[in-house]
Amino acid sequence: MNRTLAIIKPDATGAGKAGKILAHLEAAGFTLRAARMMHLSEAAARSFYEVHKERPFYGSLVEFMTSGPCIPLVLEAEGAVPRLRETIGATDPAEAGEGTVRRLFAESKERNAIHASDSDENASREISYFFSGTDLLG
Ligand code: 3AN
Repeated sequence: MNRTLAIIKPDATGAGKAGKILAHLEAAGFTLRAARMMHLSEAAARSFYEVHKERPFYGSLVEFMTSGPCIPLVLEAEGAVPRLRETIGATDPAEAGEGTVRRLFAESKERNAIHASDSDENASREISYFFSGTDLLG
C-alpha cells in the first residue's frame, strides 16, 4: 500500500463540492488516512508551490490558494500516486478525461478543484508538510 497527498482546493470547498469529491475518491478505491480543513497563509502557499515560483501564474496561484479554506487529505491505495493522478485528470479540466475529478468539479486550469502529489518523493514531503506522525498512525 502507498500513500499520497491530495488537497481539495478553495474553489471546490467554497462551492460545497468537498463531500462529493471525497465520495468520488473513496469510490475510486482510496482509503482516507488523514484529513484537516485549513486556511493557508500566504507564506504557507508560497512555500508549498515554491517549485512554480518562476512561472507567470505563481502570484495568482498563491492568491487563489489563500482565498478560502482547503482540505489536505492523505489517501492510501495500491500505487496511490499514479492512481490519484489518473483519478483527478489533466491540470486543465477541458483536457481532463471523462469522469475525472477535474472534469466533473473544476472550473479552470487554475481553479482546478484538487491537487495531487506527482511522485512518491513529493508525496512524502507534502504529507509531512500538512500532517505529523500521530495523525498518520494506523
Ligand atoms: P498539477 O496540479 O496538475 O500537478 P502543476 O503542478 O503544473 O499541475 O500546477 C500546479 C497548479 O498551478 C495547478 N493545480 C493549477 O492550479 C496551477 N496552474 C498550472 N498551470 C497553470 C496555468 N497555465 N495557469 C494558471 N494556473 C496554472
